[in-house]
Amino acid sequence: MAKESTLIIVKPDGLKKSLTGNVLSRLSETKLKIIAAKVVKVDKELADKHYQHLKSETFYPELTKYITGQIHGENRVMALVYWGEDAIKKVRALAGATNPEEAEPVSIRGAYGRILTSGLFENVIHASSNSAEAEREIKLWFKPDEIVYELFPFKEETVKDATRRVWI
Ligand code: IDP
Ligand code: MG
Repeated sequence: MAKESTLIIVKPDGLKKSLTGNVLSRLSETKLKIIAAKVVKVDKELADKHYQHLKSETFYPELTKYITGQIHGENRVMALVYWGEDAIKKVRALAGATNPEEAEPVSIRGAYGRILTSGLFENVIHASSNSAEAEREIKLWFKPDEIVYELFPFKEETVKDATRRVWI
């Protein structure tokens, strides 16, 4: 198995329960390399793009409320890219099954997840499930300059008269 990259998101319940440190130490057991990390405010547009494959599911409205922080009053998530041998499978194994009640008790989702009364699986972290998904998600959440490795081909663009925020 070649080296590969994967996207991890600590979801709003993870931040609300102060589980980021715990999740990071569990991830460090894998010996994978962390190559990008940031705290992100998730809007509906990003949520829709991230979960585009689930739009027809009955739980979809609750799912977008969850990832945009409307359930936990916490619209921050932590997005991370990990890189290394078999990264996708290793991180999925640490995360555990999607349904926290079916997840191994020692997995992150098994230990800290729960099912909400709405039926939504509140399961602490997202982890890419295959390499095509990982590439799409990493490109959605991170710009080339925010990742320390050149994972995917990129181009340079000169944007004229663009407005951006700079420190005063
Ligand atoms: P994954 O996160 O394990 O890859 P996906 O099928 O991609 O699972 O679903 C994305 C998220 O949607 C899950 O992590 C979970 O929060 C929620 N979810 C998925 N399936 C269900 C379900 O059957 N009932 C309630 N929530 C679900
Ligand atoms: Mg998934």
